[in-house]
Amino acid sequence: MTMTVQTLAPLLTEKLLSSFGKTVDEATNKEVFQSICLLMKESIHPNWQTTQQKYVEAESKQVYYFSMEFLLGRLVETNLLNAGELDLYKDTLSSMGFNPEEVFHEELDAGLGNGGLGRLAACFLDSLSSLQLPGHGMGIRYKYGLFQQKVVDGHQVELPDNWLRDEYMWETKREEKAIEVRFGGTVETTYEDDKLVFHHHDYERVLAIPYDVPIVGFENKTVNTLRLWSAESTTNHFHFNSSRGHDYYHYLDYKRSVEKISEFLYPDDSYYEGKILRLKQQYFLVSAGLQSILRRFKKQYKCFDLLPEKIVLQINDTHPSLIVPELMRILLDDEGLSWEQAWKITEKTVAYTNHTTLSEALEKWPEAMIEDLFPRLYMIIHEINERFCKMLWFDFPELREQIPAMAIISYGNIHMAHLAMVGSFSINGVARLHTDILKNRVMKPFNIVYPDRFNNKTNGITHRRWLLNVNPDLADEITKTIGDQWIKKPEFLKNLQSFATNPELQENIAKVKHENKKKLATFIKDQYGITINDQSIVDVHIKRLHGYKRQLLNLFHIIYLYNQCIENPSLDLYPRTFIFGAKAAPGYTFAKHVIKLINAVAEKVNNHPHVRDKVKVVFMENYQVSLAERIIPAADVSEQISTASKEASGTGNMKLMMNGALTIGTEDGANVEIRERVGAENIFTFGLSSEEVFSHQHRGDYRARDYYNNDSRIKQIMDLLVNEHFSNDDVEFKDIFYSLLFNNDEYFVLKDFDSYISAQQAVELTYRNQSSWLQKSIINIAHSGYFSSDRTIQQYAKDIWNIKPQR
Ligand code: 26W
Repeated sequence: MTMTVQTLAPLLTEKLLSSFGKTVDEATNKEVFQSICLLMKESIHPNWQTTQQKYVEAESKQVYYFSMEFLLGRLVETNLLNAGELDLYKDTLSSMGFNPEEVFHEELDAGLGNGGLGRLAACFLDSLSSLQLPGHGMGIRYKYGLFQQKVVDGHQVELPDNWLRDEYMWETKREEKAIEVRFGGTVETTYEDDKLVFHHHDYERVLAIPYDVPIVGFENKTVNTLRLWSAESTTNHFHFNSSRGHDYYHYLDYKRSVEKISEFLYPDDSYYEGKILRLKQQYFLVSAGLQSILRRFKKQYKCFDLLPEKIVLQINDTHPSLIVPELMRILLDDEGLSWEQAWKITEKTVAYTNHTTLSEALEKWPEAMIEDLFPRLYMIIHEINERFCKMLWFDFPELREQIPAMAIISYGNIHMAHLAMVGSFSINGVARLHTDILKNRVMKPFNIVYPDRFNNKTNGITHRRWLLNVNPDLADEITKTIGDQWIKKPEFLKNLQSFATNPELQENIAKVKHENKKKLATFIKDQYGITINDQSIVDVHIKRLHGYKRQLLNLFHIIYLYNQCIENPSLDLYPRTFIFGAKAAPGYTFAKHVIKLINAVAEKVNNHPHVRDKVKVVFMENYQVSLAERIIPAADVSEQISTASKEASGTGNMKLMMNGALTIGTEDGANVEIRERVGAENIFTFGLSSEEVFSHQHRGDYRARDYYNNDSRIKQIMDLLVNEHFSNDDVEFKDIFYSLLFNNDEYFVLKDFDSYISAQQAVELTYRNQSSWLQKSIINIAHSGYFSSDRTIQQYAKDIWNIKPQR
């Protein structure tokens, strides 16, 4: 039976009554939202059960994507869209007197991630289900997601993200599937029947409870699982001892220490901090996830030799790399396999994705910490290291000198990337340039030892969320022009290319963009009281705040324009609105200073009579998935200006091009592949290449000071930072000034300034020629199909996982 507004409205009315005792007139938006979820689950849950049963019956190989982060955002629209019911629900809600957007926005973002790495995991889940591939997520159900950001007097203030304060409608608690995870204690080794046996004593028991979230495929009835683990304590798991006093207090201590494990997500993107709790979280995820997978596996298959044929464990960066020794531990100690058997299986089951080459982000844990927390795993890591180093010594004499640099354990640290590489059958980077840098520089000796393991999988984004859902009017224009095949097969977007110069399409696309800008302008007016010109160029820089992402370079361009407008009040500048969205890690002082500077510059620019009608600057607070969804459809210019070689891929670049924004960017990460596809004339490339960056670093011949002394524009901008122009208390800005001059500008901001300014001038010039701009915009949309995560996931499925769709 196909549903209509006439059949759905009474169902929703009935749900409101039976669940909340409310009539339509009485119901709140939240109750309506929750009723929608309840109705949705009635159809999702049976499909979920069937999907899982099918996988078992077909003995399908299954992938488990282990990730410390899943940045899901809201699910209600995705689930409705994928069920093919989004429009139906929107119409029904409107007919009942509700505002669909307001109702959907009752769902709080699941912000269980920092940035790209977490959002990638979420896009991958969507593609796995939509392609009917047997693949599931394993993550942590943090009680608090990434902090909520407020801006107070231009400063970032962090507040807890209490996303579970209302019931999370999509999850199902599976108490009966709890797993015990063990920390600390001691290991006793004995000989039994000629075999070494390891007994683990005096450990702390932590109960891992899974909460399952259904991941609904697009119009296909496939429902996979995202399993999120929560650390809980129960009195059953605490040994009360009547001979000991104060047991109740011990219990409370124990309970608190257990619950801390899944309490919050660490807000540290691209910087590694050796925090013990973070390490506990990593093992908690790995051990609970793996035990639950192997329990299922054992129910169905008798022999562990089959494991690599039936299961793949894909690890999202090194964060879950303890999965290597944990799998070894289970196979050796619990299942009684020999080292050789266990290692053969492990090495064929685990696969590793690298997301960064920044040395400060590569995880190294002190040996003592690992030994204390996981004494048995420590022994196993030691053995893996011994065998690996021996193998290097005998099989790769040419690498002998490099053994200390390649060892898993060296100078008192355990190198997680080395552990991950040694224990995996696949090692992949996330964009071609990034993979090349891994192979030829950062992990070069490993590529000599394991040439077959290295491969590239250029990132992607789900076009269902990032085009169809966030920009329905653009999606309609596309469908009117080339038909709707692109929705299931995003590569068909290419067919737009031949319409790039079509005046009618250009005009319609311009109209859609303008409407989207008007919506964004209204939101900005409501939130911040800032009026933006909806005819201006909307230039967006949205991503985490980091030195290498160079929000500062963008800001220098803005200050340059500000100076120009003041010097020449009749300057003919095309009006531009600069939008920033960015959170800074709470301990990253420099990043926080840049936020302060953005806000200080905004204050000046937006109020200066000679500037404010030409340039506007808006720092949008609390950047998160749902805010990205508002900004991206309205964007004209996409800022992808990282120091070349530093951004592994970027995925915001893909979302923005898919919505018709033109990129201004360096030859970094996936920008390189975007440029290759759209053609050099449809992207604004500038700055040092990654090779040039490496060579300056190698030769040590960059002198930031020369740029300050020799480029009057740079000097003028930088002097404003330290002469109390932007704030009469400008210690923060002095700090930025010093980092550029006295720390020699680690990210080459001053070096790339001139070429960035020229590229920005080209942007303006092109924008003035609307038909040329729109042509480029359409070409960008046409080539964005390649950057769908459907393509990425198909490559993982074929080249790494060896899994097939299960229809
Ligand atoms: C251990 C601390 C820590 C935490 C998170 C170090 C590193 C990370 C992540 C790897 C940071 C991250 O999100 N990386 C981004 O991953 C995206 C998806 O592949 C890429 O598009 C981005 O370029 C990369 O910065």
